[in-house]
Amino acid sequence: MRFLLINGPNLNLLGHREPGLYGSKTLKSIEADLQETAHLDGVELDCFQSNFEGALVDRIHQAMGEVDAILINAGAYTHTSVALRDALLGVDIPYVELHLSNTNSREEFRHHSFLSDRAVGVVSGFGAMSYELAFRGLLAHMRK
Ligand code: CA2
Repeated sequence: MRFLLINGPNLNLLGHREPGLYGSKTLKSIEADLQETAHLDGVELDCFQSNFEGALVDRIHQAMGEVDAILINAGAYTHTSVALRDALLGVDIPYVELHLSNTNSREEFRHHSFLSDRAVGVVSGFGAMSYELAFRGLLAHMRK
């Protein structure tokens, strides 16, 4: 089975800025740890991060026919992007939405997600562990 992890804008700053809010782990180490976990479960995990909405849309399109499921932290685009929603629905690949922070306990504008109503599930608020939990949930869903 092949999964794709997508991270959106500013998540490349993880571990370098705002550790109090988003934790001290870098994105590289989150990706490496998840790739190791995935490997132990017999899953091949590709990772992609971009600060550009169109690049994220292109990567989702590219996943068609080559990826079985998607883990996505779309960052701020979660709350703004109809284009990402359309791309995910367009390729018809099951996905889990995830966030480091609990978006529902933050500003009102973070309470709405353009992705969550069509996601297999949403994991939010567990810091770097959200990635692991989202992977577990998606794998269980794919295996049932
Ligand atoms: O909690 C999450 O994972 C978010 O997706 C993070 C986004 C935010 O816009 C969403 O509402 C919730 C922001 C990512 C910013 O990442 C940074 C990391 C380190 C330093 C500064 C920003």
